[in-house]
Amino acid sequence: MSETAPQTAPEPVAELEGLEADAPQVGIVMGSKSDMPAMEAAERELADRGIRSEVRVMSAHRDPATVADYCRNARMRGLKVIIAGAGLSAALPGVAAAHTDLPVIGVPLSSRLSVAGGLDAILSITQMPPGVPVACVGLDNARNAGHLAARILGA
Ligand code: RP5
Repeated sequence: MSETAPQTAPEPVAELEGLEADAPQVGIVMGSKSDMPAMEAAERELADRGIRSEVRVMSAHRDPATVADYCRNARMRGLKVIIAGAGLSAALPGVAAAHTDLPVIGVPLSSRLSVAGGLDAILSITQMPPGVPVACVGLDNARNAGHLAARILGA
């Protein structure tokens, strides 16, 4: 083992500070790529307000492990709010809230297979058991999720 010290020591604290400054504050997740056109309104609203966000597609049913990992790590990564959009049985917002104590805003989405025009997704998001709250904006109203996230952030 060499006793020679490296010429230039890394500066981990400075590096971390740089990362924090650029870190997204809001995670926008959705159950399918087909949700993207509706969910882009949340991203636009946040961007217009200068709030950094990141967008990910992950299904509570098709990629359950990915959703769990993302939500468990969300706070540690610097996220402050999660916006979750889904249609049909719309489990994603509730599953997100089961894996993080960050505020979760659900966006019920209509789709070609919706029952009662999207009432299925609305009920799936609002009818959470006590102790696992999910906020819910109007059907297909991802823009309001952006507004609500901004209010939660005090921005
Ligand atoms: C939900 O099923 C998704 O959030 C989407 O709204 C709906 C249909 O998904 P795709 O069949 O278009 O992938 O999980």
